Amino acid sequence: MFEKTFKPFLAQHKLQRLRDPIDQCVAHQMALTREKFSSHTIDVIYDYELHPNRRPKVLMQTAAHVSGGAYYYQRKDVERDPWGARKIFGVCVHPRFGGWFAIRAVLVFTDVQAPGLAQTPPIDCVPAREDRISLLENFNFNWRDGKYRDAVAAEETYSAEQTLYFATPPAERWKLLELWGHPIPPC
Ligand code: B12
Repeated sequence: MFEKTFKPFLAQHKLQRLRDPIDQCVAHQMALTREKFSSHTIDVIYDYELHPNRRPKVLMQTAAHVSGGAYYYQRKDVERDPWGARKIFGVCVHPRFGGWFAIRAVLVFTDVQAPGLAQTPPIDCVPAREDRISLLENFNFNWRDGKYRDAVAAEETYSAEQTLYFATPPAERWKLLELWGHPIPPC
């Protein structure tokens, strides 16, 4: 995503100052995807979109799980869980990319009805109870160190540049982009 899509996008497009650069890039990709399926009506919903009551429009992890993309490990997937009254957020793991991804958008083909479509179950790549406990603890209590991303040996991980970019607070990412040769657009 970062090297093959985001960096070329930066080189080829004028960015808007008031919008997150990754969001601009994802929106562009979704527009291209829509063009590919121009005979269909597609609703695109982004991970950051909220209803007026502040609830997310789409629960991306549930969507990833039910579409067969990435297994969503929740507290209820651990028998006799050890966390008592603590709040534990769930996490998706992909069989090839581990936790090295984000789930940015959902496309709903509103004109397609497929009653006979067989559901593809996601691959359960963290089947053992102890491993699920470590995964959920890493995601909840130590997510900054990124260990939860290596719950399965990933085929490919983020590059050093991408890791640095996402570890940088959003307001300071513009400076990083400037350092990499992309001028900061005026406000
Ligand atoms: C709000 C939010 C947060 C909040 C609260 C977290 C939470 N889960 O509530 C905070 C700020 C704490 C947070 C933090 C982080 N977040 Co966050 N966050 C979100 C966001 C925007 C919405 C999540 C939400 O509100 N869930 C509501 C709760 C109630 O949903 P739920 O627990 O899944 O419950 C539902 C399911 O159980 C479902 N359900 C019921 N039964 C069943 C049965 C099955 C089989 C299934 C599948 C579902 C299901 O019904 C329930 C709702 O009724 C999502 C993006 C999105 N739009 O989804 C990202 C998201 C979950 N975050 C993400 C990440 C990576 C993080 C951070 C690591 C920070 C970061 N951005 O790098 C940290 C890690 C957590 C931590 N230790 O703090 C990723 C997770 C990727 C992954 N691999 O799973 C997401 C998906 C963003 C993305 N675009 O990729 N986050």
